[in-house]
Amino acid sequence: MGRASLLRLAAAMVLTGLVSPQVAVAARATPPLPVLPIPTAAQLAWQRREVIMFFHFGMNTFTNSELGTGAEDPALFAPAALNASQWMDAAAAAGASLAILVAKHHDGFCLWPSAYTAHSVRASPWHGGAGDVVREFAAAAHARGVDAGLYLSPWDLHDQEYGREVAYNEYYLAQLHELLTGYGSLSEIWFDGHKDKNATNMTYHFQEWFQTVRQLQSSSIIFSDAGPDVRWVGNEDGFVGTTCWSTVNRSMITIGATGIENYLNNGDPWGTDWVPPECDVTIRPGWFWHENETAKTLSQLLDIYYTSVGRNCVLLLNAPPNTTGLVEDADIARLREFRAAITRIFGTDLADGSTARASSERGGDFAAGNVLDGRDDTYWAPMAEDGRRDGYWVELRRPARARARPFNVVRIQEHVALGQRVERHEVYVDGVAVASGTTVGHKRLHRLAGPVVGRTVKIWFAARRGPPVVSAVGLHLDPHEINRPSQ
Ligand code: FUL
Repeated sequence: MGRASLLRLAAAMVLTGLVSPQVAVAARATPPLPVLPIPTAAQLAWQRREVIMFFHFGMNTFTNSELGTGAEDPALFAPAALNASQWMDAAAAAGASLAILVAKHHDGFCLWPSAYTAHSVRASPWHGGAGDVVREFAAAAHARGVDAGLYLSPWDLHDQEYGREVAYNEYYLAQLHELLTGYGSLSEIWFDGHKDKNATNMTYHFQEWFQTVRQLQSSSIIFSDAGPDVRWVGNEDGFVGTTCWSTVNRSMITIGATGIENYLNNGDPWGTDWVPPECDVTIRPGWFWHENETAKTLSQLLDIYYTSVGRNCVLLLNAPPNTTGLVEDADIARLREFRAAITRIFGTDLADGSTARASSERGGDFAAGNVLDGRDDTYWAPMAEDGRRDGYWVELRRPARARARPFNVVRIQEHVALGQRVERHEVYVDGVAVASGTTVGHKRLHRLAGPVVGRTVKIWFAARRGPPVVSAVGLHLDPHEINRPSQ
């Protein structure tokens, strides 16, 4: 007799008074086995951030450029009133718990007074050469309760050693060491794989760099095209494909290789490594501030949210400080509108008051009702032997007042701590199909063609390598979405 049958028998015996409840407690339902690979604690915490802030600021800000040449005069770097606390207003407005600063971009100019180059803030007129943007950034973030991260460009147009493999790798690592040891706790380090096609050929010693991060900031997330912790999504437009696996085979990815975009975009259902994607996108057309550019509209930002966070990604959103050293008020206002819209939509769950039942339940701590409790750490898990023929399903029965509570967004979340499993799902309202898709992952948001009312919402799942483990199903009304086409 299987454990599930034993549990049912024990429950029946308790009900009929044949045994005391203590006997049933001894046969408590176990959690399902994880499906490997699974995330580390740091990867899980990173995923739950959902939105991260990015700040591109440096020589390009003052030369009205996106790339630079590396030959810029440090005297050009002269922000009149740089205030990193004000940057944190932008992070707070966006609801971001982590902010990442570009400490050195491709032009090679360092925002901190590195001991290994003369091409830094030390040679600029800002604070008479005594300033340190990285220090101000990290202090402002930590003072505000925002975690700090740094970007250090491998491609360097200024450094004379660039192209000499050992010398440049040593230079890069020495600078990385300065950043990892001088500014307190860092929660993400960003290794950009980009360089121009005709740039000097150069092999980067990524493994040595990554291991140094592990040694000096052991809980930091490491980003690169290929992870090890989080990967590039494959574009810089703020979306991932409708299929998105957090799993890839790291060994198949060469950082910076041409054509990598196509491989990265959807992940790999059979990937052996947990490396979820991060969607980097800028609020303005450029990564750096340019006077004639303006922020994306609220509707564009919400689209980005649905197609990144709503498809199992984390959104890394850039808001560039200007030549004064401040993020534009208009950009901060847009970020505030963006966060207010997310709170308005997802702060109310129109599934409240519903009951849940499922194709099967393990019982105990894994009941179908867990998808309604608003927690990521509780979940519905069906019995392993269920669903082999017809898939698995969970159904919400909404209260009578539901007739007056239309919704147009369906939120589904897998408990990815136990691996990513769902490969196909369908959503039915009172028996009518309203949405379908492939992967779910940490969060999948479906925008419906229009608002629907209905007493039952049923979600059907097909899963790989084990039954689905679902932590949440939510129903929401997005007032911006009314009359938008389905996706
Ligand atoms: C790219 C860079 O080339 C852009 O300038 C920007 O820094 C972006 C985040 O990454 O690869």
